[in-house]
Amino acid sequence: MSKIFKRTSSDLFIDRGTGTDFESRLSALPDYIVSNEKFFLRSHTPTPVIDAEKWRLVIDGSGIRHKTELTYSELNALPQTTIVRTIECAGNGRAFFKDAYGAEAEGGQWLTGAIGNAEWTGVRLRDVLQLAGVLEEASTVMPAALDQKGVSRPMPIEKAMREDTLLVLRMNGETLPPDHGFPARVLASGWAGAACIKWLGRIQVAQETLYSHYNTIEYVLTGPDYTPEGKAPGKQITEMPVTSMLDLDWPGKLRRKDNLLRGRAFAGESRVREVLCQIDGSEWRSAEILPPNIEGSWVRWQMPWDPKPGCHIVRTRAEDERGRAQPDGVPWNDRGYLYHGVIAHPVEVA
Ligand SMILES: Nc1nc2c(c(=O)[nH]1)N[C@H]1C(S)=C(S)[C@@H](COP(=O)(O)O)O[C@H]1N2
Ligand SMILES: [Mo]
Repeated sequence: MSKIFKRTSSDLFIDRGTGTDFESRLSALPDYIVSNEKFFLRSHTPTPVIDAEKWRLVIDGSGIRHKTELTYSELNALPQTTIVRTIECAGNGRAFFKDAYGAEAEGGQWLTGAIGNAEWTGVRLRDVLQLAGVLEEASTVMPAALDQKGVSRPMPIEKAMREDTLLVLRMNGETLPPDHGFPARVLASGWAGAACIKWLGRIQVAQETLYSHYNTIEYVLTGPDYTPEGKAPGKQITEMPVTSMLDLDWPGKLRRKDNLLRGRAFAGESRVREVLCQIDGSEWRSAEILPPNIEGSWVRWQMPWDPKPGCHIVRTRAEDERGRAQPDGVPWNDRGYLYHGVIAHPVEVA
């Protein structure tokens, strides 16, 4: 039996071999918004089936005045906010550690397609925390899921209170699809996808710092260049770094008459300021960034190109408004997160 609901045909997705992890083919995503059908999927468990009638969201812990339970219709009746944001998996690009270090980092060997951009509608997390009487002393907010593993990941209260941190009920105008977290998921804008907990059941609010498997064992940068952080053995992943990619398969296939290189760039909570592009080791040229360009969402970019038939190597490098730029390479981490170094993308021109 399938572990998921959505159709994952090979013209749209690359199967990462677990039955629950599928990266999008960027060559199949021409638009700014990725439809629900084409949105990448990354789940640690099969998709749970949740009855919205019986479902309750529980908010509890030492950081609130009164334990609060909300039904699906109560959550839907609260003021709704709609924003466009990108979700990118912290493991996106993991495959490139192999090229850089000769050894595979542990985990699914994602190329560049564990990323998507959608319009999310839901309730601000801070509104729900305020309903529960959030205290001055609250320091950590930990959303937890109703899936087989009870996936949960804490965030600091400051992130939880931001106006673009949502409890999402709708994706691209439709009821949140089962695989993407129905009945409700978190949107932690600009942070690793792992912070965007799906199939939400509980939100624990605490005065102390909270930990879970997903910020001590997984989603932590460990290796020779990292040191422990609190109870975590390395650096906990929060915001995503600056990255860029081509709207092409691996290797890319272009026809000579296409005359245009297209791609995406993303800068976590920030905005992309510039994308540079280099072909076959020649000079770096600035690509045209297409609107819209808003915080927390990818941008599309393009660059005219009149290629000769054959195989070419294309490199891209993005920089954001804070001056963060993609490095040539990134330090090794054991689980292969956040590979955002410049990559050499082979492109075959027919
Ligand atoms: N409950 C739960 N939430 C989860 C996950 C999960 O396995 N279980 N995966 C996380 C990870 S690692 C990512 S990258 C995103 C992926 O979101 P998507 O499957 O909607 O694309 O969901 C996050 N939320
Ligand atoms: Mo992820």
